[in-house]
Amino acid sequence: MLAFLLVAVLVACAGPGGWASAKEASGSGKTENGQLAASKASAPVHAAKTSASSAASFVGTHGQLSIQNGKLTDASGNPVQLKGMSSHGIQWFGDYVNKESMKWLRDDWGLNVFRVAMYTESDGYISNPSLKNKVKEAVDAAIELGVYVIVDWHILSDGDPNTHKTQSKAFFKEMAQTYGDTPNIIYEIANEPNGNVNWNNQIKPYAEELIATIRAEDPDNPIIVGTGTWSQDIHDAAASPLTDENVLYAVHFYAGTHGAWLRDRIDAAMAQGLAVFVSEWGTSDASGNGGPFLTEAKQWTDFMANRGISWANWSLADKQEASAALAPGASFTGGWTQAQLSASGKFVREQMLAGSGNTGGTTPVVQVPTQVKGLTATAGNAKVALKWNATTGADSYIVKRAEGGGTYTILKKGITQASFTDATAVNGKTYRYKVGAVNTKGAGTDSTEVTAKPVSSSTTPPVTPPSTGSGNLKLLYRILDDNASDNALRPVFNIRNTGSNAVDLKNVKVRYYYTNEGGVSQNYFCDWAQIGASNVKAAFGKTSGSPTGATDYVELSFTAGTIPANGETGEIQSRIHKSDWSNYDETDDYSYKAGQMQFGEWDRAVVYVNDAVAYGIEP
Ligand code: IDC
Repeated sequence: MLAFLLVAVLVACAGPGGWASAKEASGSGKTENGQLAASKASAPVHAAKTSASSAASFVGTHGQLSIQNGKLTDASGNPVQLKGMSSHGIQWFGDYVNKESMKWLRDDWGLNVFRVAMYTESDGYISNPSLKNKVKEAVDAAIELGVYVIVDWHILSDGDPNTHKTQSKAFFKEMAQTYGDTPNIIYEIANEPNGNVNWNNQIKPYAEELIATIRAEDPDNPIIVGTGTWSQDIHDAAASPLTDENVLYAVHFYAGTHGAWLRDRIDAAMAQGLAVFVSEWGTSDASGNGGPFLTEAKQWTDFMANRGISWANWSLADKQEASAALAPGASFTGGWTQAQLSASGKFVREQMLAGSGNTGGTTPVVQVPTQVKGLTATAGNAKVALKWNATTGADSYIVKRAEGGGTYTILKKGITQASFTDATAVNGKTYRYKVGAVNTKGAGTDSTEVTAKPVSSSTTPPVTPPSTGSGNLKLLYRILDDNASDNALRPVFNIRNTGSNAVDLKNVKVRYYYTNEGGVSQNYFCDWAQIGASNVKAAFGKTSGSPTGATDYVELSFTAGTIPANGETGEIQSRIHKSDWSNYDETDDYSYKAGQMQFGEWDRAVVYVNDAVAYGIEP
């Protein structure tokens, strides 16, 4: 029996996971085959730099940026406030970074700066240097669209920017060589230094070296430098600023966590002449989830508007976390209706449009919605539950139904969710369903059809859990990263049913036992699961008796699904972080198996059915 104490309950989960530049920026001298022809020895002066985009674009109007009297200033000498979106980590949500989505953000949201967040660790650039191509795609798009673009070296678990300094210098050298002649680019050389680092000993020396590297290629485009404690220690930078003229200092805030004290700190730093850029902020708490705290966020956006502080919001993603701007399933290429924005996304769009001179949604031509995809039908007792993907351009949906081999009739119109339950279905009859999306322009192509046959509960084949310890279930386990001392636990599970009865996942739990050193609160993310990441929930608990290496556990449970007889759940990719992003020591964790990069049976994590051990050995 489970005899443990549930300490905290946290809900999971997440969604997923170019074209050649047509630019010919004046002075950049990029030849057809992409080679840099012009030598930087003749680096153009400010006034010579113009955007390749049309003169009417934002960059076309404002041109080369510089810092004057502690303020971000345009080529005509007027202060300018940039407002825009940050991508999420492009290793996970890079699909949302493309010219179409950025164009939509420019035209419908009033965006004038886009931040492309390239993580260094966590499957980022250090292990996957090809992410650089996504950065280039974003910069090329920004140039074509006439908006500014922040290239963000997204350190996070690597709290010390010097950890990957060699790679950072090579990366920014290439970026500056390639794009330094356009006025569009802004370099952000260290997202959030954190942990045991401070301004004077680690951050400033790193910044000086990086600035020298960039300035050898690009004499003047702005450089944003992160500050200590996740870019909150702006006062340390104010006390000892860098000598380069065109540097801005990052402050990051999350409305549910950071309040007036951090605003006061910004005011004090600005009074000392420091140029501040809020290159990342969220409406959630600092975990990226919780809230959104829109009242607090509005205090912040008003504060920034009053001072002309530029900002980029975290993040352009459809992840199920409060800070993500898009609703799950939103299209990768823009065209988002209000229904496809999260509460945060709607708020941030309003804040971006405010004062931008853009009323939003004027430029795009309304197209009929795209075809509805991903329709599924689940039969119940006298009902059928339908679900589909949110569809680009949809104002509402129409569900059509046919009985047996009959013709379709409209069952329900005006549905504004991507789901509908047909409660008029009769047990024993087979139905076919199709769903179409409509908007003011017309109707899109219907989905492909699905069928379902509702049956009465008493005739539903029983879903029998195995008896205690019957051995019908087995747990397969692997790890997603082999680093036992980083800030993430990344176990992947697959539950196999070797029995001849299906098992209802609602009765199943999986516990992974480990040690949460430091005891701070934690967050669980299901990055991907074949059974649907949103069906995976997690709770954290303390093991009774505090066994060594297993004082804590995370317990997964499931809101839907079955494991078929002789079947499997498929992969359940899990990720656990501490709220302060500090590291775990996994080496002595009870349920951790070093080197287990492939699935194998693993009885040190435990499967429960109806709260009794069904597989595995408890600590
Ligand atoms: C968060 C993401 C979350 C992801 C996590 C770890 O929102 O989905 O799982 O990173 O990679 C920051 C960081 C930023 C964080 C964000 C919210 O710059 O990467 O994103 N945050 O926690 N600093 C403060 C908050």
